[in-house]
Amino acid sequence: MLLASLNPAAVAAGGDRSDAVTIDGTTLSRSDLVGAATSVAERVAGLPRVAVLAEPTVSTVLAIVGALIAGVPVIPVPSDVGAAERAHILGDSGAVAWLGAPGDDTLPVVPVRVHARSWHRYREPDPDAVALIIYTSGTTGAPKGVPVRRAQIAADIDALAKAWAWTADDTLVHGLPLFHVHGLVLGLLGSLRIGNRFCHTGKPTPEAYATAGGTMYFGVPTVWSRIAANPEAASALRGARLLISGSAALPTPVFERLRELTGHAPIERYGSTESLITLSTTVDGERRPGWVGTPLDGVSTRLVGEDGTLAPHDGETIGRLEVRGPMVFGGYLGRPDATEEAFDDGWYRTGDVAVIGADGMHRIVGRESVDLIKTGGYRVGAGEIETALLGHPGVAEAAVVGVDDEDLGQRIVAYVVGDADEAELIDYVAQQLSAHKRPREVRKVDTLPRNAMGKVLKRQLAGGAK
Ligand code: MLC
Ligand code: AMP
Repeated sequence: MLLASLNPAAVAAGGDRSDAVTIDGTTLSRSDLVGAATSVAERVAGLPRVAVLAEPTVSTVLAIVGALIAGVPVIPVPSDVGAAERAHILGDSGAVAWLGAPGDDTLPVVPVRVHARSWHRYREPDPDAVALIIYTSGTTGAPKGVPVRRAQIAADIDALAKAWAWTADDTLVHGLPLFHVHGLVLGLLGSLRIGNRFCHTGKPTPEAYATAGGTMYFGVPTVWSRIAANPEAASALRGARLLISGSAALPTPVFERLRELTGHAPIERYGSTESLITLSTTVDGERRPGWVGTPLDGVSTRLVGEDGTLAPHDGETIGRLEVRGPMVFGGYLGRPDATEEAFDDGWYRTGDVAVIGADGMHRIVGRESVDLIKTGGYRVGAGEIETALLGHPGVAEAAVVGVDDEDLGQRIVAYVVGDADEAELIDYVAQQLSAHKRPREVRKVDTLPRNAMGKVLKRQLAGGAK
């Protein structure tokens, strides 16, 4: 059962807890959650797919859990989504309704009532059934839908529970979005499967983390570097059991500073929307700054060298990282071309470049493509921002790059030829795509640097902009 702790039988057998989920100032007991989510399930059962505007609220939690109970695939739409991206996600996914807060007026709304209760028992859907469709960026084009099957989620959470000794006695805290793997699959669904207390802080500020009283904290590196810069908040985390970082590389100075201030060497783990989490350091293993750990239960990894042959696991040779395991997806929604490109003989091509040590430890060296940007832990394709910018009448040419940034890891910088105002372009992207995809800087240029083939020299732009 995907959400074992929400099994009505488990609750009825005395498995209730008064504080299963705290979010947006409200705390739900496990029986409140089961009753209200099952009432949502009754409203959506039989629908092909539903969308949820995934704001961090009780309504979002009930909508997603209700759809999962009913076996209806749910599309968590970014809470800061813009008009063009929202239209793409709704059209591409085939969602037939908004569940809870409406994201726009194009689809009917199925209300989520926090105080409604139903005790109907649904049969557990097939493990191969799609639980979620999460949209994620590629190097070009609009975001692609990643169908995430129930069995993938269950396998990933169970493997992480083993690596982290995660139990029902834990209190998991984070303030991450509920429309990506990190905050939603690991944070919320992980807690509901394990049966631990889950607390969402709202914005993931150092102050909010300091007062949340967790045993396990999740954060992207931007969150951890802000905590590391706030000694008072950091020292409040001394009583925690595990501080866990993922979604982007945790800089070594942040790792060291956290260890100094909190007494904990952070756990690092690595994954993606397509593969869920595949690598992690462990509770009782080595936590080495700059390294993301060893394969989780059931995961195999390999490195493919420049010449297409397998590269040795010697801690030095760099290769393209490929992974296999029960948590890896089967293919993009309606995109056989992209799916074929994503797999190499059954292995998922992560797009990351890595080294593997003889001891099985992995270090992520970087990404193969300069066109996939990681900013604040969000994955953003340069191509989709360029397309959005070119839709503005004041833009003749555009090239988008990720520039090293102390706070965000990379910040999005757009080079633009044209007469549009810089601030207006930033707002334009925020309104078309989503606020987190907006360039933090627009630089007007007379021409873009190009090679003899006319291709923009992105690495030159990214390096030159430092
Ligand atoms: C400013 N703002 C604008 C704006 N200018 N909004 C619209 N248009 C403009 N022109 C506003 C924002 O809306 C927001 O408002 C405020 O400025 C702050 O901007 P922000 O960009 O939201 O905040 P920032 O501080 O940069 O966010 C840092 C962050 C965030 C770490 C909180 O990047 C974050 O939540 N990252 C998590 C990403 C994540 O979960 N990734 C996991 C992917 S899964 P306001 O009012 O809201 O403050 C994955 C797999 C794995 O990778 O391995 O985990
Ligand atoms: P997403 O699809 O948003 O989940 O992004 C997945 C990508 O995030 C991976 O392919 C990596 O590039 C990056 N990533 C995730 N975790 C880590 C990590 N611990 N260290 C470095 N990069 C990471």
